[in-house]
Amino acid sequence: MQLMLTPTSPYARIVRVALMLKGLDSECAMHWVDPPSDTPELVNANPISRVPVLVLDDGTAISETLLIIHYLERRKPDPSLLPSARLYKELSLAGKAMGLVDAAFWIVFNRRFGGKNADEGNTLEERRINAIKRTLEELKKNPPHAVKGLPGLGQLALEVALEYIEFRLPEFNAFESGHLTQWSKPLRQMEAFHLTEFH
Ligand SMILES: N[C@@H](CCC(=O)N[C@@H](CS)C(=O)NCC(=O)O)C(=O)O
Repeated sequence: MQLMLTPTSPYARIVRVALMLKGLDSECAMHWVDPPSDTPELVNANPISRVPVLVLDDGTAISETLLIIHYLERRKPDPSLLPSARLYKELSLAGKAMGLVDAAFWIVFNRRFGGKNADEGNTLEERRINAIKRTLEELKKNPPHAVKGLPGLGQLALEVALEYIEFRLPEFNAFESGHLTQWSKPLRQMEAFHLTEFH
C-alpha cells in the first residue's frame, strides 16, 4: 500500500497514526505530495486533489479519511480502533473531532489562499471560528472518555484535531483546559503521535 500525504495535513496524520496503531505501517509506503500544486500522481489517484489517499497494491485508490479508516478496520480488525464495547462513544467523539479538523483546516486554507480579506467580515470564517469555540467549550464541560491502552478512533482524531489547532491556530488555546491537557498526556507519549508531530 501507499499513502499519499503532506506533513501538516491533520487528515493524513489521523490515517498515519491509525496505520501505526494497527501495526500496518510497515506495509505502507509514504508518498509525499503537494495538493495545491496538483502533484500529477495525486490527481491521478484522486481527481479532487486532496490528501490522504491510500493506494492499494492493485491500484485502487481510497480517499476520505474515515473511508480509509473503514478499509483499515476491515483489512486488519485487530487491534480495533472501534471496539464494540465503546463503539458509540468513539463514533460520537470522532464526529466532533472531524468537525474541529474541518473547521480549523478551512480557516487555515482560506487564510492562505482566500486573499487579503479572507478573515475580515467573512461570515463563513466567523461560523467556523464559532464552531471551534463552541466545540472546545463543550469538550471542557463534557470531557472525552479517558485513554486506557490503545486509543479509539474518536480519541485519536480528537488528539490530532487539538494538536492541529494548537499548531496552526494557537489563538484558540485548544489545551487551555487543564483537563484536556491531562487527557491528552498518554496519547502524546505514544510513539505513533510522537513520530508524526506537526512541525
Ligand atoms: N474530507 C477529506 C478532507 C481532506 C482534505 O481537505 N485534505 C487537505 C489537506 S489537510 C487537502 O488536501 N486540501 C487540498 C485542497 O482542498 O485543495 C478527508 O476527510 O480526507
